[in-house]
Amino acid sequence: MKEHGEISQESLAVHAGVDSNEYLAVVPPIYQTSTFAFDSAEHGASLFSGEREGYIYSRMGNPTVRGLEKCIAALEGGYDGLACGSGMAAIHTTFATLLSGGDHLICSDAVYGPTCTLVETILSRFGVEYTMVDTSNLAAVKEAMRPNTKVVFVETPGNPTLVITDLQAVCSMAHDRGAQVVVDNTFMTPLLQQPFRWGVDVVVHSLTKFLNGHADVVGGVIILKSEQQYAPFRKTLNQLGGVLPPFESFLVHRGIKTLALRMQRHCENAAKVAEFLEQHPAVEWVRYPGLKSHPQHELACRQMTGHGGMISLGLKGGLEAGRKMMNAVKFCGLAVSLGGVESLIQHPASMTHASMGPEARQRANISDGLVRFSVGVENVNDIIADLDQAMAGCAT
Ligand code: LCS
Repeated sequence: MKEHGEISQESLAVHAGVDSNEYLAVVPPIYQTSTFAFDSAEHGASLFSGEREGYIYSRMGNPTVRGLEKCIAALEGGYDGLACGSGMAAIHTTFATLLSGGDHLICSDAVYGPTCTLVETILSRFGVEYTMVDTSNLAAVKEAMRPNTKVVFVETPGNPTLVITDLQAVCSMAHDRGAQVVVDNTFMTPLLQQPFRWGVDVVVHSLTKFLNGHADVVGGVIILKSEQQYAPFRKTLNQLGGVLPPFESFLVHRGIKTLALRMQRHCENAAKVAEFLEQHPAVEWVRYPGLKSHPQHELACRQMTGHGGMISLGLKGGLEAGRKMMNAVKFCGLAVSLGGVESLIQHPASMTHASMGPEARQRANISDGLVRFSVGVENVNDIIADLDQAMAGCAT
């Protein structure tokens, strides 16, 4: 295999992290083991002291998990990765590595609900100061900066409003003041957005979504740019213990092999669904980064290489109409989560973002009438026909 730099992302998704093995199995085995035997007491001691390399105990590293970590790191153009037990575990491990009591964190206000709650209710108990801001508003980010600001956490596009933050501009502002920028790249995957290209320091993902793509695993990952940066993260993950098990790692690694195909189809389908929704008489507004009506459409075209599979919308009949629509879908599923092959619809104010509370939702522009749609890879005509029939009684 050629060096990663020469290989396209589509090919990396198929090949990266797939190491050779004893029997030259094309798909490496799942090392479903908690621990690894030593040749001798001296061998064990040398592994622990770092004199020799090798596996010791699966919380500290496992070959199946390492394969996945190397694969996603290659796709992001990073140095290495750390697979975590969930997206939230990846975010928590990142904060626990970079922040101490007395430090200040700036966080996008439009983020996955539990990310906001983690900052407001848990980090704050450990003395971390925070400001939630609309990170798409650069003046607001600048104003929020304090001498003790250590981290700017950005989710772009934001869940569920799809607001887009200019990563290059935020990085330059943060780096001027000695702060690091962490980006949650879950909605885009490395196929559609490569945050390191814009100067970002740390990338996190929920693997539960597009990367795995099959709605059968909960997982997360952190990607770092250098060995020096990687070591403290590995230590924190080892101490906190939120690692991804081997079987889940195998499934996600397998899912990633079709990532390029799936993302292409998600983008094509979502563009058609967004256009359909925009002209539907029951729909008041639609947000999709690929629509010209998206307030940051130009930034989306510059910063992202595709517009993704997520759409948010509001119906003219508000929350009641949205409920009617969600209860009427037949082909699409009514469920939280996103990024799987199947189309899913849900209501953030009462579901994924309920934990934030009404004030935080209002600040983040998450209205009660907002309905979120994760566009799957089915035949787009079937998706559109289902939405059309579900909105039949909603037009005002
Ligand atoms: N980051 C983003 C952008 C997310 O959407 C989620 C989960 C997470 C992190 C956390 O990942 P997890 O721990 O669940 O693997 N988002 C969800 C959602 O919108 N519906 O259900 C889960």
